[in-house]
Amino acid sequence: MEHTQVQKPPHIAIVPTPGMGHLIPLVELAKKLVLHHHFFVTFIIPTDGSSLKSQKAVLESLPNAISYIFLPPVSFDDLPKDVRPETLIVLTLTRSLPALRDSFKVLAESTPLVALVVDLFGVVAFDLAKEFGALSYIFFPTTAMCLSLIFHIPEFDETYSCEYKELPEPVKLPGCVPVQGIDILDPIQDKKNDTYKRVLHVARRYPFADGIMVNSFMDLEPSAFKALMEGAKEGKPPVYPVGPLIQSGLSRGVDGSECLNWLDKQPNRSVLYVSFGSGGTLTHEQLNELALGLELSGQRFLWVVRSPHENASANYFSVQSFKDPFDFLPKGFLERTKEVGLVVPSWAPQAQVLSHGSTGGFLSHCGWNSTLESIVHGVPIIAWPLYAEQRMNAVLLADDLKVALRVKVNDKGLVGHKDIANYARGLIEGEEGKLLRNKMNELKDSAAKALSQDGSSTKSLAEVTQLWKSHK
Ligand code: UPG
Repeated sequence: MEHTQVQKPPHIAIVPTPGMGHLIPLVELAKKLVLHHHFFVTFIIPTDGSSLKSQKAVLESLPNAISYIFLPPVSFDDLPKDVRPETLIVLTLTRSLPALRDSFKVLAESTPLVALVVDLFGVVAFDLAKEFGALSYIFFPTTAMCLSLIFHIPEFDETYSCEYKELPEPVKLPGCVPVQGIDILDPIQDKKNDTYKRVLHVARRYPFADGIMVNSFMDLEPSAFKALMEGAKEGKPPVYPVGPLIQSGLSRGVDGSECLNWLDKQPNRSVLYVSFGSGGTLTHEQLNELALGLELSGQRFLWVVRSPHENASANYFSVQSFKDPFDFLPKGFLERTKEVGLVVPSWAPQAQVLSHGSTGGFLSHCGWNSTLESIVHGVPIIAWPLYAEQRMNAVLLADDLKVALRVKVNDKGLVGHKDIANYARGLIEGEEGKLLRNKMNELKDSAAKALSQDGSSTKSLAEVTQLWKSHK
């Protein structure tokens, strides 16, 4: 009897580094890979054990062709308490490499492993991919502008001896709006810190990628992408704009009904949604100013509040608040604002909130996923960056794309409550808000176009998958 061998679809391994902002768009990429391009995808997840629950909620109910495994948790017991999150992110993967090799072995036994996809910090796994004959791709979960910076970090390291915040002139990256030194990527702002060396090391590995997919789109950053693509002619990896890939469907693991029922009762475009992403936190003093500002504005608001912390990225690894955040709000605030405001602790169904017709503005930390979600749903932004590359994103949104108002920090290092009230009124009711909304709606249309059947991002992703399919 003759056996016809059924050819198994090629297999892609995705290795996300910690952070919901990395996992969420990678899941969206995986869905496209299996549904439109017929790959098998396995997520292999390095972890320190801290945010398993929220990660599992995102990974639930995926199509059958996507599976996931968590590697054994690594320990950070030997590290000082004040280590920056970026160092922990890189170490989570570095310390998981032996376990990752074991997983690759098991995978490669059943189906050929065609490509490894990592996010912006995952380049330390490239050697493993090579060992198994797989291609190494980066899925860069933020802007072309930030990718351009990463390529320039090694050169800047040799050129500038001062800290970036001391640079007298703004930095001009090819095809990008000028960025003041103080707004450059946060983890490289202190050259003496261990994190600086780690990011520099990561940046030096970028040229070894076989390709880089970027979660942005051509019409959003045309000249930055053109400059990056020119780089490919000089031997840098090819760059593929494949976004916006944003959280779709329901936010699993959260009961969003309270937020959505409340939004249903509010007038069209009247609500300011306030959230600092999956890990952002404010100091107690700043939390107070924000509460008073929202109250003074008289605007409707939906605020995802976290308990305060001195460190702006304090919740990066945990998502949930450390203490009951309501205990830190000004006395009587909830009672006084109950007719116009809804305050929810730690987490909201953001994708649905931003797509809801009652939402008229977003006060955001400018994490790139939040930004893309805002663009896709045409919601203008009050840009309040906190850490990571968020200040660069705020520059892009406010100075280049003109879809955001950027908050000003006063001489006490705070955004004052009167200013907050003005921003909120300006965005929801003011003339400036109208202009920003119109501009945002134009971006919304070009985002939809990029993802349409013949759109630029659809074609870029098809180009990548074609290369994967022809890889032997
Ligand atoms: N989210 C919710 N509910 C919440 C808060 C967040 O669903 O209450 C979702 C949100 O919709 C988004 C994601 O969580 O999909 C948050 O992602 P993002 O806005 O990018 O913020 P971070 O989690 O802070 O993302 C990290 C970095 C950020 C960077 C991003 C991608 O902090 O600066 O742009 O990763 O690299």
